[in-house]
Amino acid sequence: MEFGILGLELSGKTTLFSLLTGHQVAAVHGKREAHVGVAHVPDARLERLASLFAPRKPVAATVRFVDVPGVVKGGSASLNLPELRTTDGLAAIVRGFASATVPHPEESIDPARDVDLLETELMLADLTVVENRAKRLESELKKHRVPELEAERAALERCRLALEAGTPLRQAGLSAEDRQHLKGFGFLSLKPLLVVLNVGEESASDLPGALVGAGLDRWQGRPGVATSAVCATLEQEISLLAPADQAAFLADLELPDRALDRLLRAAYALLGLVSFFTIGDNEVRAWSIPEATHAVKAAGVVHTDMERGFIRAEVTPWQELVEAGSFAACRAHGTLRLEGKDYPVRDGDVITFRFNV
Ligand SMILES: Nc1nc2c(ncn2[C@@H]2O[C@H](COP(=O)(O)OP(=O)(O)OP(=O)(O)O)[C@@H](O)[C@H]2O)c(=O)[nH]1
Ligand SMILES: [Mg+2]
Repeated sequence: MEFGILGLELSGKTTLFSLLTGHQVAAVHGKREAHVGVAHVPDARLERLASLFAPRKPVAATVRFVDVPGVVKGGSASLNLPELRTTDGLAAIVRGFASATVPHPEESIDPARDVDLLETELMLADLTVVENRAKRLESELKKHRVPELEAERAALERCRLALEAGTPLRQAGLSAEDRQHLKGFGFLSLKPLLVVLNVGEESASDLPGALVGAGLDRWQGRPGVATSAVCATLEQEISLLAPADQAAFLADLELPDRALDRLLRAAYALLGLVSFFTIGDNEVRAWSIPEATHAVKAAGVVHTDMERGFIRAEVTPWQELVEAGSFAACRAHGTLRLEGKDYPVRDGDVITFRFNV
């Protein structure tokens, strides 16, 4: 899974990127390239399973984050970066913190305005892609009338109408067939959007209240949109402490959990992702897939050979395995099931794939 981090200039994108990925990139204002880094998804279930199968090492699922330069009102080069087009979702960082030393490009703190502004830029970037493609498509269709291309033209026309009416593509009611035709364009306003409010330290102890106070609660519940809040500088300092000290600092500041846990949980819910586990020779590993992915496709996430030569999946819910203590005990209790290709994988399943290539 891959997430793009975008926002206006000086909203705290790079600070948040460092917090999530542990990459210490200097927060240099005005740098024009994208940073790419990987976050390891914290999962207490993985730790429990790994201790059961010690000395095998726990290997967490990962999420890639791409941090791009600030979006500028009225046409942004950063929204054309190819790194952003291939992401599965976008995190829009909006600034809620005041600072005498860090200027705001719009010269005032107004998170709701900034989300609207970013959304407009996403739609304008998409409209440019739609118009360019539509032009080329017209001349192709003049040469030969291919039904596939006509369907693409119709889908693009629906996009154009939505965007011109100010509706982001994720709210345009596009059919599964339309989405199939549009897949290759990587439309930004079609991607799930996580709105992240970056608050000042004074609001750190009441993040939900800060979201309401900033008027961002009205974004919650829109199709494909979720909201969350962080105090990026403070939470980055905490993330650098020894794990044992982190809990005490969080409690002290009345923060409900670590920013990493909070944001990844929000991102998983937004994208409808769940985790399953595999027990390898040397490692116990977590993997992320969309909810109800079929067993054969889940096998392909682990290894293409496992998908190609899939025979069956042996599945145990992780709690059953931890309680019983071994696969043999699960088999005896009847909690280890044999499932076929079409089995919809559930959150927390421990799976052994049987395959033959
Ligand atoms: N007070 C305060 N300052 C912050 C917070 N988050 C970021 N900053 C400061 O704001 C400045 C910009 O932070 P960055 O993380 O570089 O912001 P950015 O969005 O990546 O900026 P550009 O990439 O230049 O657009 C830095 O000086 C940060 O220390 C915050 O929560 N509180
Ligand atoms: Mg930056």
